Amino acid sequence: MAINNAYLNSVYEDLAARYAEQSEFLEAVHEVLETLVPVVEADPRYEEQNIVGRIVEPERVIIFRVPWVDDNGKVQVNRGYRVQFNSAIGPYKGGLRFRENVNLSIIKFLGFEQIFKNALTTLPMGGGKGGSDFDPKGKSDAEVMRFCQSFMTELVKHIGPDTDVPAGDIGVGGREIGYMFGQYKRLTNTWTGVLTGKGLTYGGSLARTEATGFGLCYFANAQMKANGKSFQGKKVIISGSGNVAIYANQKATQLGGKVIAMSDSNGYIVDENGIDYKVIQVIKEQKRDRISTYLNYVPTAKYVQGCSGIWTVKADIALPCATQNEIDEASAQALVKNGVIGVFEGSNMPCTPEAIAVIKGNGLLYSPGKASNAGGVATSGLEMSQNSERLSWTFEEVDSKLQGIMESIYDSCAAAAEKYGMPGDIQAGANIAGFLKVADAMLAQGVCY
Ligand code: NDP
Ligand code: 2IT
Repeated sequence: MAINNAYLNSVYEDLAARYAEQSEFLEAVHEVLETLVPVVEADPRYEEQNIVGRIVEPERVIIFRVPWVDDNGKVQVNRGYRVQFNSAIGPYKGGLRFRENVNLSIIKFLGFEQIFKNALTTLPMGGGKGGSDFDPKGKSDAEVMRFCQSFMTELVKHIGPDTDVPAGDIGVGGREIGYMFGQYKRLTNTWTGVLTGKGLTYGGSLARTEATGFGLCYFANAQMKANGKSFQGKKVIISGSGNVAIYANQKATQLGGKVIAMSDSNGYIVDENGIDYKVIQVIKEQKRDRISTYLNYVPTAKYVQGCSGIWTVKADIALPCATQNEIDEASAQALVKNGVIGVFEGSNMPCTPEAIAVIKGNGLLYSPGKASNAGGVATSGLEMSQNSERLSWTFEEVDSKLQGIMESIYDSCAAAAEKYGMPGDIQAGANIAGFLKVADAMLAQGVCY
């Protein structure tokens, strides 16, 4: 759909023509640009200096071959990516995703979102993202290690603690970060905080594992509080059963909610008695098994094959925590029909544009991932601070900083929405507040920086 401003629309049209095949990237750009209309109308410098035309183009894209040897001695080849999108406010920062469907469009959409998310945290971090079309699922530890070592053997040339600091995302958790960190250290003969999400014995931060899920619930809680609502006594659906989903379950439960449905890419479980996050930890973190095996632990629960039906489960709050475009228009309509009060995004871009229109059009509370899932990268920023000062903070210290950051992100999104004439629109507020910080830094640094 055309954007209601000639400059923004022309930037988008140029991009759509140049990168026609990058559908996820274009979706993410369109979502941001359509909310920036009042911003570029209020300040002509953004158009005069072509800030928007510059911000949608990555500073650097690195694509490389990742050869590795599987357990049968066969030589495999995957593709590796690192998109260094924007360094106006700090070193590139963002996760690595290992999954079969990874391509340049997905990494660019994630890197683009990361620019604004990182700006919202108030910490000095630029935006970047990377990954590979390698999927650790079904591979042995030794295969994952050999892949990670090969991946880092190239990535090492492009990253550094003051240049670019990767972390985890889908398919990249503590195990993968450990193997990559070990290889970086070996190749450079330096010990630095070049990756975040590290293990606690070698420079990781307490509460980083929990941070995205906890942060999501702190954000949702702040938004619900501002609207006279809370988690107390509410039934919650959480899609996914990975890092974000598990700790969203823990915090939503602590805040008085009851999580009744969770999923993986094969299907979903429903347990009206409430899903104990510790059981999911055993299934996913220890056994690396499928969510269907939940029935071995809780035989009274129900398992349904296919993951998209989870949005038809009757509940009050929806926390998508799996992947992009996991809630389409029909799923959003099912949520509305069931009387859900809010959709708070844990994953990146889980709602299609049509789904967002249905959710907002029916008056549900809605928070975009770049605001409500920023707790992960914010705590990565805290890990970088601890590494730099050679100290480690207590769980309580990190958790309380995280909570403060999430509440202040909510406040700054709400304030920006209000200031630009869209009170209550946290989606627009997040884009505007994130954009302004980066855009003003780019203006100050001139064209050739
Ligand atoms: P994990 O790999 O730990 O877990 C991902 C979960 O989502 C798994 O249950 C996986 O199922 C499911 N999933 C993945 N892809 C699909 C798909 N195409 N369809 C259905 N289900 C799918 O990843 P994270 O929990 O770290 O990440 C989840 C989301 O949160 C992502 O969008 C990520 O970008 C975002 N995010 C993560 C942060 C972090 O700190 N980790 C920070 C901010 C956002 P299966 O086991 O079957 O693969
Ligand atoms: O999408 C995200 O914000 C992440 N995957 C976390 C990035 C990070 O650097 O901690």
